[in-house]
Amino acid sequence: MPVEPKFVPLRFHEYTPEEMLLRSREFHAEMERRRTVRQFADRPVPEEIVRNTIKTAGTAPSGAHKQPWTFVLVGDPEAKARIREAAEAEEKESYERRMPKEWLDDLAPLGTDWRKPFLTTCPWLIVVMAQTYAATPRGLAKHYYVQESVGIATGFLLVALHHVGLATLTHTPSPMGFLREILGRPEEERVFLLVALGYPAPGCEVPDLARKPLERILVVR
Ligand code: IYR
Repeated sequence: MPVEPKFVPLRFHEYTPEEMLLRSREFHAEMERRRTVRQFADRPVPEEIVRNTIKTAGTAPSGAHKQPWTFVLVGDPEAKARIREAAEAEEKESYERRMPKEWLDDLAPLGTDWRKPFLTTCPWLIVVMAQTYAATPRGLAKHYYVQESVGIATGFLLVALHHVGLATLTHTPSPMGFLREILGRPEEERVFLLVALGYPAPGCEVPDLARKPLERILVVR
């Protein structure tokens, strides 16, 4: 049975064009400082801060407003150790056997390998799950544009974590099926990716990479 649409007034905050210009520059400058970090400090991060960033991720738009995401927050050292052990086993296989030379060559400037110490050093891991279907009391119901929706929500999460002053690493252990089992998540959920977060290690360095300039990413028609 279709539900009658119900509308409420939009809460919209309008800025002057001058304020908008300033905000666009300032926000870009803030985001330009974001870097993927691979060396983390083992300093604790208060859980409430991380929970608030997950609330922000949950403000993302989604297909038919189904909000097809689950964020599994992992802080338990034992769970992190299990995840690291399983991830490193898969990654070792990938780096040593599964990944073709071209892929390994493309990763060389990033200095990655199968070792994932951050999985136990970081105070928190967030495993982002995509709900391929909704489990309802009446069975499975459809979700729409799941990859797009969860991708946008993950983007919001990364921005929120950067905004509060935390460093992140998006990690896609491959294959990721083991995570669903370790975390005890239901069949209809698929691991989308894993976000490791915390403070960077003292003296942390990042690869000397440049971002494409606007002219190379923007086409005006
Ligand atoms: N999943 C591996 C490999 C990896 C792949 C890409 I594409 C990257 O940008 C980075 C790493 C790993 O996490 O090391």
